[in-house]
Amino acid sequence: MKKKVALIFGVTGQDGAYLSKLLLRKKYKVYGVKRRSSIINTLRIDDIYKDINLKSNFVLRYGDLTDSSSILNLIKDIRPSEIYNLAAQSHVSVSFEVPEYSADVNGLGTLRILEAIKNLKMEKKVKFYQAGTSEMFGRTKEKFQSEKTSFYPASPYGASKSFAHSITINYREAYGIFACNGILFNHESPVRGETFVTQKIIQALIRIKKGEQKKLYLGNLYSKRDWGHAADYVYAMWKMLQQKKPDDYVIATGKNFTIKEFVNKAAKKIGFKIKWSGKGISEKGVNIENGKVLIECKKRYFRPVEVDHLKGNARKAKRILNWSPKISVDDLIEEMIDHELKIYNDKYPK
Ligand code: NAP
Ligand code: F7E
Repeated sequence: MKKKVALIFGVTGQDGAYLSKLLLRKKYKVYGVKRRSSIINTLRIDDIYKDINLKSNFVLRYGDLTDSSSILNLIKDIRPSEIYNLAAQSHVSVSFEVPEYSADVNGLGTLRILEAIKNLKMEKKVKFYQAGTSEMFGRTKEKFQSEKTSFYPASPYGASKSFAHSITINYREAYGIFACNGILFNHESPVRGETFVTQKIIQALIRIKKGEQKKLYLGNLYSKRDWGHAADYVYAMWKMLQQKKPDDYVIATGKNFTIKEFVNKAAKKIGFKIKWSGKGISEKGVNIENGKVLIECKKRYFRPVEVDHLKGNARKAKRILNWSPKISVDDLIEEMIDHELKIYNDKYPK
């Protein structure tokens, strides 16, 4: 049988790393697209090169979603059987600061890949996955969000991903491209970026425990998120492209928690007991054991408009893909803490 060849845009990100390893275990040849940076940005995938069973099928190439010619040349040269578009300016808060760039990469970047597929006449030769997001539901009033829920994005990030979602459906219907949208709810892992709230909380609480940091500053403690594990979610991406027909799927756990609940869960595992007091920007979390303030709120971490409540209904993915999440939020937190503690202990051996 002919070897499957995957091309991953966004290979250096959290999901790019998990997906690469999954596909390499499935014996794919994987080409990953990294962008030029002034410092090495391959930390999450460096371990692939240490694994002699994986490294021979893994190739990195330069490219950028803002550069049509690089996209076209990569697809023309590699002729992949599957393309995963995971590349994005993926930080919601930052998208308010760089809205035009976020729209360019996330929205037009997706269109550039689809156009390249069409112009190379590869509509029937390649399958395409688009990394959509629960942020497209934004300020929805629906208690559970499914594939049928209307989009109401609440950031340049959410709006740019909504365009990417629509254009992916449009190219599927207009040109018959096997193109799928995943609508993935928040998913985390030990290699989650440091400025997303889960990793920020865990890294700060560990540093405070070790005496290296005094306080953790957060924004809105009351938004609710449906958090899963990246390993489960990249498996769903792959499953979507293995179906007979292309379609769009919500991927979620169906459970959600506030940021404050996440802090309490992580703090308990790290060994803190927290007492909360105050309201709004003045709310504080105090270490019961010594009375010191551990957590405070800061205006700069609030967003111009918040997505208050996300909770996904992934019944369609269960029914058609036979997909369900395997890793609970508590196990996720434990894994992230263990990973962080190991890094800390390796850095400062006793
Ligand atoms: P991530 O860690 O932020 O990774 C984003 C990737 O995109 C990185 O490899 C980044 O490269 C690359 N990238 C950024 N701008 C680019 C450009 N102009 N050209 C080429 N590559 C570029 O994101 P993630 O958490 O893995 O998420 C993967 C995808 O799923 C993203 O599209 C994200 O928006 C979407 N998503 C994520 C979640 C989640 O909870 N994680 C949920 C729903 C959807 P550098 O490493 O050089 O920065
Ligand atoms: O924020 C609140 C913040 O930045 C979660 C991306 O992967 O998932 C992610 O987007 C919540 C928000 O993730 C801080 O206001 C409070 O309500 O971890 P986050 P996100 O915005 O949900 C979606 C599905 C994606 O697609 C995105 O790519 O936490 N929050 N205090 C804070 N958030 C951050 N970052 N930092 C704080 O200090």
